[in-house]
Amino acid sequence: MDLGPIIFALVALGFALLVVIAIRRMAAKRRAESEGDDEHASQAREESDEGDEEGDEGGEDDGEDEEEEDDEDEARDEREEPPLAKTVPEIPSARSEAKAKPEPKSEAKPEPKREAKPEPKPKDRAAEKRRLAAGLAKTRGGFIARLGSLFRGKAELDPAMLEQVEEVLFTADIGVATSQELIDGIRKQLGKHEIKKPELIWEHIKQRSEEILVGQNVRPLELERAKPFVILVVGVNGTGKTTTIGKLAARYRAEGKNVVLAAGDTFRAAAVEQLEVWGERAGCPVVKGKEGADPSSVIIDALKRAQESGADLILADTAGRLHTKVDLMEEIQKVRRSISKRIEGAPHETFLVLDSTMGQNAIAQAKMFKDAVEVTGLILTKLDGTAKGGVVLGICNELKLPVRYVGIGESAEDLREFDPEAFVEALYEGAEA
Ligand SMILES: Nc1nc2c(ncn2[C@@H]2O[C@H](COP(=O)(O)OP(=O)(O)O)[C@@H](O)[C@H]2O)c(=O)[nH]1
Ligand SMILES: [Mg+2]
Repeated sequence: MDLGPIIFALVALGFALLVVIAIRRMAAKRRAESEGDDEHASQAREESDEGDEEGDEGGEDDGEDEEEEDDEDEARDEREEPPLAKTVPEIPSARSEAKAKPEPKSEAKPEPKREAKPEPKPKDRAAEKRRLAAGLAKTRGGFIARLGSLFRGKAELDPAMLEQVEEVLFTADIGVATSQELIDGIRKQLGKHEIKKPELIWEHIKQRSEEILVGQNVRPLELERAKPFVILVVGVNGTGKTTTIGKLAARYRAEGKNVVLAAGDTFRAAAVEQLEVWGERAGCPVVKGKEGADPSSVIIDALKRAQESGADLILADTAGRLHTKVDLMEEIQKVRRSISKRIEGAPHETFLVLDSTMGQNAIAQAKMFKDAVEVTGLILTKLDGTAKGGVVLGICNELKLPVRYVGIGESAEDLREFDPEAFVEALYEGAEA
């Protein structure tokens, strides 16, 4: 009997069985994997539901006792302090932060959205440069002049001179961290021969300075993104808050905006009078309260006035507060909360005014303010009267906040929009070896 066909049939049958088994195994494996995914997905869903619950709480405030609301807000502030606060901040209010929840809980935090920087107007650039160069003359006479005299007439630097360069940078008012960064950069990025060339060291310092300043100024101000747009101005006594508000009022009025000023410094009658003088000059109404009145209520009155009259902008002054006084910092936090309760998303900007004549103390001050309130931008005043203008670099580098304006004199036009490139150019002008 011919067994050939039978053997062939048996082999074919065995092979078919093997194929069926393999297919079933693969199917079972896929099912197991997809069940695992479902588990993750449902875990994520649960997490996001928790977030929703937190977010819903935010909406239930209305109608509750003011005091309780404040406590709740504070608790929420603590819970929801965004880990991205150290990067360029987006200035959400406590309420909008609560609503924005839940955020997907992923390891890699998305980069904050950075908008394209508008091109500087070429017409203004030359004039800006001249004004800045004059305003920064004293700063150029400080550490920059010292570096210049170290390098002058030398084709090559020896290692001992490089140590002198370090010394000058450390005693400049740019702060220890930034000085160290500049020095490390010179040592690491310049080659053995390059490091001997004064012009290359200059180039490195200049380029790094520009990077520091440009890096923090990527988000345009966009005063039109809300109406009324609310700017809260904070800072230590005497730094130039009221003067700066006056200058800003004049600037924004000249741009055709309707501006309301809020005399939130209720500590001294003189402060209100000072603001009134500026308001009159610029043609802006000034909303004020009685001496010693609650600053929040004065500012809220100004918000109401602005809303009723359809104003474009509110500039709110506050009392100069010592950053070391906790209760005063709490007061300013309360002002912020009151503003955001009245207008969601406001204050749209919180400007910290720093006196550049304070040098490195201004860096320490800025850090404490930033920790206590959500500062969104810096204004450096009195650059005209100091050799410590290098502090701008230190503040930008350590605080990671944009400088919006610089004060280079006492009159209205002496508040300049901060242009990092023009600033660096003016700072190092004529200083090359
Ligand atoms: N030289 C100069 N003086 C300024 C500048 N900004 C403000 N000041 C002066 O600093 C002093 C204190 O200003 P003020 O606005 O009252 O400070 P505030 O206490 O923070 O409100 C005033 O004499 C201002 O004229 C500036 O950019 N340059
Ligand atoms: Mg003042």
